[in-house]
Parts: sequence; structure tokens; C-alpha cells
Amino acid sequence: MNAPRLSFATLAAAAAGVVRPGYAPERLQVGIVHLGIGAFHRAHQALYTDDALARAGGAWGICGVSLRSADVRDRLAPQDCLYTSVEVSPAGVRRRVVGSVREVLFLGDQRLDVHRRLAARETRIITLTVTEKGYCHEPATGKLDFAHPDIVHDLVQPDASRSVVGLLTWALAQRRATHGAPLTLVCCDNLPHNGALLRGLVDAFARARDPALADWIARTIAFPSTMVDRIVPATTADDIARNDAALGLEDRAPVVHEPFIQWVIEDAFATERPAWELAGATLTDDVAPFESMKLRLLNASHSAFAYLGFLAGHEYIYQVAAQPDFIALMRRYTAVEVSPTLKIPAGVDVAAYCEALERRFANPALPHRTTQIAMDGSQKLPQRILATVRANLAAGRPVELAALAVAGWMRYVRGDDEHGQPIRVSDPLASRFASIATGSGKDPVAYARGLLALSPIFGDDLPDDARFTGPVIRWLGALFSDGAAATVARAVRA
Ligand code: CS2
Repeated sequence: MNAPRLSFATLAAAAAGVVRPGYAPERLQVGIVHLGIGAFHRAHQALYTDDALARAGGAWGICGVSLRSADVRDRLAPQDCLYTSVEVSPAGVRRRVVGSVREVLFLGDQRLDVHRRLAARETRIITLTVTEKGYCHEPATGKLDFAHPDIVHDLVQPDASRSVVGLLTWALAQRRATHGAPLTLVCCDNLPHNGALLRGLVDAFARARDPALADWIARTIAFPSTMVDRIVPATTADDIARNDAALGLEDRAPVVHEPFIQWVIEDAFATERPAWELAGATLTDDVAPFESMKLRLLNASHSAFAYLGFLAGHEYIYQVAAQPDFIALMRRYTAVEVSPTLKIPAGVDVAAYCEALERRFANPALPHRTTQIAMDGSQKLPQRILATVRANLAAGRPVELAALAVAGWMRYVRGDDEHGQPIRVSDPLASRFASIATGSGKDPVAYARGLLALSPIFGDDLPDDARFTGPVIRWLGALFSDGAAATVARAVRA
């Protein structure tokens, strides 16, 4: 089938039942720049903005920026940046065309356009989903990594910045030198206290360049924290083909996601903002309890399922969630080890939240690869699992199942599966893992000790705490000798 390409001109021809923007996207002005326009942004903040525009209007079109690849720009630009959001669940599929993204730029070949948008007075909000490693920070401490090659580069050549922190600081300097208007930077990555974290990183970088700039930023720019939640696997060629057939138009950039969506935003803006609350977002004074709940329950269970589930032979999360032992592991971990560490936000029922998580993970209509979640574990473990470990150690509570999850990560990043087949480990520290694995052979103690000594992940405290390292080494030994399925079975029967 050679259907016409989705665009303003063809939108009216989309299949009946496909929801369209409730406003005129062709007349929408840009007011938000988003750094890191991947599938998650398009299935989350762009939808909230689309709904807010339909309800309350405003000049809140989004200019999405890709930092590393031209792919999203090349897919979206020829179709007026329209794309389909495809919500899938056992109950069926719902499609809607989203109009809030008005422009997509690739930093690699449109740097001047990116600079112009970031510095424009009309840009009142910059949002970010650049993944954990995109912040060039040390995961264990949240401090800027001044030895990171991109940070080293950007301090010398700010107007050719490669890092997000360098690029933002360049833009802030530019804004200060021209109109001086306030701006709100909204971090939407799965990091704890993500607004304060970004504020600290920008401050450290700006201070290294020009303390007066850092002081101006502190007075003028807001960095609200947010908690974002929606499961959005990478779009596949099959997803695209199925969507084209159902839409009756060719869309090279659909996003496929679950029905669940949540956005909790700290109500601390330096500027006006879209009416996101009319789209279902929660504006609150304190995001921290929501963040730790989500990171320690959802993301931690996700990571545990990704490492241990992959090792047990499962390609997708819903397959892991179909194993009674894995569900028992998640139930026990969340109830015994995570819940006691949480400050529960008013009105939230944690037991119901955890039950909903089981259903969300089990959604067979949403094939989410274990390898996708397994990526960048060095950047994810601290806030997802090690924060729970520290809280429990401080209170004298058990860390047994968190240690199993960490051991699962260690076994995975060794780079070979339970049948001796290679695993492609995708992580900024992958080469460190490989040399530790080579240096320690099959000895679980030496291998675990080698990884535990990586202070950007484990800090200086955990490697010396036998209450944590003991179970980690024991579980790692079990994973080596018995495999993940048997080890998980033993853990839940203990
Ligand atoms: C996942 C998250 O890839 C991952 O590490 O745990 O992307 C997860 O799907 C989202 O945070 C859900 O909101």
C-alpha cells in the first residue's frame, strides 16, 4: 500500500475513530523547547501539552531537539511533525494524532537554529528527557563530572557545546546578554530530585565559567522537579506497519504506549506554563515522595526484571511478569524492602499502586524488551535500588532482595548469558565492566569486589558494608552456579 504521508494536508483523511488535535496545530507558535525528543517525550509531555492546548490554548508549541541523531527529525519534519500516539492494552488500541510538536531540530546539522530557539524570549520553558547519562553527573553523588570529555570540551568551547549542561548554560548566558527574561527548566528524567539535580549541575558549570552568570541563573531561572510515568517501548517496524494500515496514512514516527500516564510537577515556575493540570498533571509543593515511590517501586522492579528476567531467558517484560516466582519476588521486595523506606504521598494507596504495577508489567500488548531497560545500569542502580539499600541499612532492616537485584545486574554486565552467548552491554562504564570481568575470571568474590569498587555507582560506603556485600556476593555465586530462574525461585521460598 502506498498511502499518502501524514501531514496538515492529509490529516482529514485519517481513518474514522482516530482522534485529532482539538486546536489548529498549523497556527501554533513555539513556546517550549524540548531536549531529547525520543518516544517517551512524544508519548508523555507532548500529549499533556496537546490536551492542555485543546482545553486552554496558548503559544505552547514544542520545538523538539535531538542531540545525537537526525532520525526523529528526518521522520517528523516531512509530515509537519504530526505523529500518532498508539495506546495499547488487552482492551484494544486507541489512536490519536498529536499536534503539539511544531518543529524538530538536530543539533548536529542545525546548531544555529537550536541556539536561536533556546535563546529566544518566546521560549519560556525548556523540558528535558536526555536519559540519566545525559546529565554528565556522578550517579552516586549527583555532582557534575568535570572529567567527562564533553564537559571538558564545553568549558573550552561553549558555543559548540556537546553536553546538555554546556548547551543550557550557553543558552542562559545568551539570554542574560540579550533580553534577560526568566525561564523554567523542567527535567523529566527518572532521577531523584531531578530539578535540584539539574540546578546543581548548571550552577557548577556556570560557576566554572563565570560566577556572575551563575548568580544571575540562581535569581532568574526555575528548576521544578517532576515525576514522570508511562511505559513506552521503542517503536518497531511492525508497529509502524500496523499503524499505517489502521491510520490509512503513512506515519514514520508513531509512538506505542500503555494507557497509564502520570506527571507530578513541582509548582515552582519562573514563567507562565501550559494548563497541564487541565490535562491531568498534578501540581504540588513536594514531588519527592512521588519520585521515590516511583523510582524505588516501578523502576527498581523493572531493572530487577530486566537483568534477572533476561538471564532466565525472557526477551520481554510481560514474559517475566508471567512467571509466578518473579511476581512473588516483586511482591516481597516491594512490601518488605521498599515500602518501609517510603514517605507515602497523601491519598496514595501503595498496595493498590503495586497491584497496578503487576498489571502494567504483564500487558502482553506492549512488548517491552528486557535489554532496553537493562541499558545504562550504572546510571540507574543508585536511585532505583541503592537508595533503598542505604535507607534499610541505616534502619537495620534487611537488604536481601535488593542484593539479589544488584547481583543480577553484575551477572548481566559480565557480558555473557547462561548459555555462554555474548550480551551486548550498553552502558557508559561498559569497558570498565569488561576489564573487571576479564581480571576476575569466574570467581564471584573477585568479580563482585571489582564492581563494588566503582565509586560512581556504589559510593564510598556500600563497598565496606558487609551487610550488603555479603548477600550480593552470595547471590552472585548462586547466579553463576544455578542460573537466574532457580535463584529467584530459591529467594522467594526462603
Ligand atoms: C524503564 C523506564 O527503561 C527503563 O529503565 O524502567 O523507562 C520506565 O519504563 C519508565 O520510567 C516508566 O515510567
